[in-house]
Amino acid sequence: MRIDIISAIPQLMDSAFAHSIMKRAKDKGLLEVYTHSLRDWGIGKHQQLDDYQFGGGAGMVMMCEPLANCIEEFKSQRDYDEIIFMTPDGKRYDQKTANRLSLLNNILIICGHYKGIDERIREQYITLEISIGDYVLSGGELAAAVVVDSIGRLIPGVIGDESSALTDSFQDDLLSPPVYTRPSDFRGWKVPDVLLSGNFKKIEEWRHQQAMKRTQERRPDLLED
Ligand code: 6GU
Repeated sequence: MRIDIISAIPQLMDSAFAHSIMKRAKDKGLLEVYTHSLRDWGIGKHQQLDDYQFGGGAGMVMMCEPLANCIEEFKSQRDYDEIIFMTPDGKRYDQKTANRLSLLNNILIICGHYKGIDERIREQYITLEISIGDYVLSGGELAAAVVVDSIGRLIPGVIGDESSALTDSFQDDLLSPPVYTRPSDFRGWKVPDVLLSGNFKKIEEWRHQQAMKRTQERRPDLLED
């Protein structure tokens, strides 16, 4: 999979893709992530990207021309399966969307700043608008990093233990059960006996019960439908 990300501040995402699972995905050649500076398509000697909004009001709006030129250049190089705009008024991101996106070949992500981009760009080019939650970030970059991370770890071969991405919280609309590692007794704080029993069937039952209990207590909304 290839992901291109267009942003006025691409440096904000540098470290997000340089470590751990994202690094492994890149090193294995399973995921290519390229960040691009929208400044390179800016207008005039100041490489301008935004302007005052028509009708008045506080906050600058990202102009059509840099974004249109930039997006058209990328589209001429390859076919994108989705052109995503990161925005607080987009569709709320969830695991189902992550799963779907992880199966695509080419994704283009546009980061705006929070006052947004000229509506005509959204109408002309954007195929999917994503919000990562009901709060406002100063730009789409950190949200884009969240989306790319959630996609990258789902690509087959990226996570060593093939089953572990599928047993995550939310994959089956349940939160994950508690987990423990050695020692089995730390300062008298003990690991539940069942996990040490070696009885795989009992362990699976216990994990399911715990997942249900956790979900009921913390996220009853997940059990509603
Ligand atoms: Cl995608 N962008 C911004 N600026 N704020 C957000 C967001 C995105 N998702 C939640 N808040």
